[in-house]
Amino acid sequence: MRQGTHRELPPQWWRKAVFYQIYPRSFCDSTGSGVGDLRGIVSKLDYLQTLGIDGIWLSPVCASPQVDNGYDISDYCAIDPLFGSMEDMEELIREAAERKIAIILDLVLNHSSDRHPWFLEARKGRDNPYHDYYIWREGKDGCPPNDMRSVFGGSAWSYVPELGLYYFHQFSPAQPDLNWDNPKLRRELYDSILFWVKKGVRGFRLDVIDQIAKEPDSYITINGPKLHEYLRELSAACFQESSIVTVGEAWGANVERARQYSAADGSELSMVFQFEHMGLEQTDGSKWNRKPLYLPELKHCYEDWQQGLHGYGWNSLFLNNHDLPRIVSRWGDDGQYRVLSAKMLATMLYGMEGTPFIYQGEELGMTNISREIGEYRDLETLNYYEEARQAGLSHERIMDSVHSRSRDNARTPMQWSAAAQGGFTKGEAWMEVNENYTFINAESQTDREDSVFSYYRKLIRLRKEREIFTEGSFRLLLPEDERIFAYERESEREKLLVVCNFSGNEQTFTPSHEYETGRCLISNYGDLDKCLRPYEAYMIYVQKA
Ligand code: TEU
Repeated sequence: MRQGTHRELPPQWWRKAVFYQIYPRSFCDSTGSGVGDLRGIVSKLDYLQTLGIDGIWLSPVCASPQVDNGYDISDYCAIDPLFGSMEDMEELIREAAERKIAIILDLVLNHSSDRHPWFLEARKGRDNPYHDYYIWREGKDGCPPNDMRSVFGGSAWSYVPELGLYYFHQFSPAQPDLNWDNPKLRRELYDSILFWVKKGVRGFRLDVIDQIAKEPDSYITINGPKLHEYLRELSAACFQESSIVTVGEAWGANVERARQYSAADGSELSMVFQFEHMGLEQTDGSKWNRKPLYLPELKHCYEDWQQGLHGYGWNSLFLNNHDLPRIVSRWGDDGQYRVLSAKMLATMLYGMEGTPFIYQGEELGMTNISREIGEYRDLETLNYYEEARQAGLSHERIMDSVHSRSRDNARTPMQWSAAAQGGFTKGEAWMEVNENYTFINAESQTDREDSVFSYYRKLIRLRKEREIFTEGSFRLLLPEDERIFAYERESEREKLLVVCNFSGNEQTFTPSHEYETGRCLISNYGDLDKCLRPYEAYMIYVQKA
């Protein structure tokens, strides 16, 4: 029997599961180093069990110089000492399994760290056996081979003078892209994945998986021609055990592609994270340029995905992760209506078909931060600030974007209690805790019935109790209404109505007759009224005759 497992999971168990993403550096520090660690996570497993989740997606904990907080891996089969030891990891897998919680690791297969032994070898010479693990090109007249840009700013090419060659990196220069066209490289990656499967890990989140088949000579980054071929090979080599769940991060996915990724034959992945809904507030092709959310657009987006994958594939459901600003500060109201709007947003999402992913602190209604630029740690944010300054933008304008869009909004330490540093560390936190920890924290919410935490807990339970959540079809109501998001789910025997007021004003909405005898499964005001109150949300359930 594999290590760390105590039960067999049915195939596709993840369709009824709820996952919880942990950003280890910001979750819980057990040593006082100021950085969260694996033992810290173990100490919070009871909290997660109370919440009712079935699995943890752990952001990278492998050995890394931490240029991009672990998304730059220098050894795929070792734990970074910053987070603990291999024994700690084994203990986490074991302790989690005892609570029926699966561990899902984050695989960063598109690139490695520039400190990975492969890259150190690769840059030694053109005939080094590892040279072809990466993507090298000659320059053109003393310049990079082409003008491709990295996601984090600057050229996507960096020069190695000893070799007289440039290497390709879609992210920072410290994250050289791996060359998936090399079968030896692919085999090595598969071996390291199988290493973790053997340890009892039950699944993987695959970082920027739609970028692995890049072809920089043709300016192709996402969805390269060989992408699905590589995915099928990867899946056949590593994910065939029926209980393995896989979630690919795919910024370039549309419904059609997602059907292919998540096809029920399991030839590729279980599901993907797609980001269409997350891009609706951006304009001019940059995440830093914002426009207000137009609710009908969001509703149509969900409609497309819900209907498009129903019966064909599977959706993931999420509103937050470590790269995104906090949802309550984004689509909700993080002031007067913080608690109500956090619950409303969860209601909107948890009525849908798919597998929900909670990002740490979301279940508490944690919010964005607004700080001076010197307080930010994320390399994407810091690079953007420099580039925008050089382009002549004012400090105020840039900071407005940073405050609303920076990835650090999600990365402030978890707020456990009203104690110093929010109970996250006994030392000095690597990034300062959001000052609202005094009133937004886990300790004050776990035992309170009206808390955001208890609301998430209830939603999770509901999804397990009723088939409609996994089986029902989706129908959007009032498609053009700019304030109300309402939809129905329907299966052979059941119907569910989900109603959400996205505004701070009263709205009028009357459920149709068939719901008159229905049962209110959940409501963020605790009761129903004639009108829809600010940020009100509820679900009504009926069993068909
Ligand atoms: O993110 C992919 C990615 O493209 C992001 O950089 C995204 O465009 C950006 O964060 C939006 O602000 C993944 C990881 O989730 C992220 O943390 C890593 O930095 C990145 O890959 C590189 O590994």
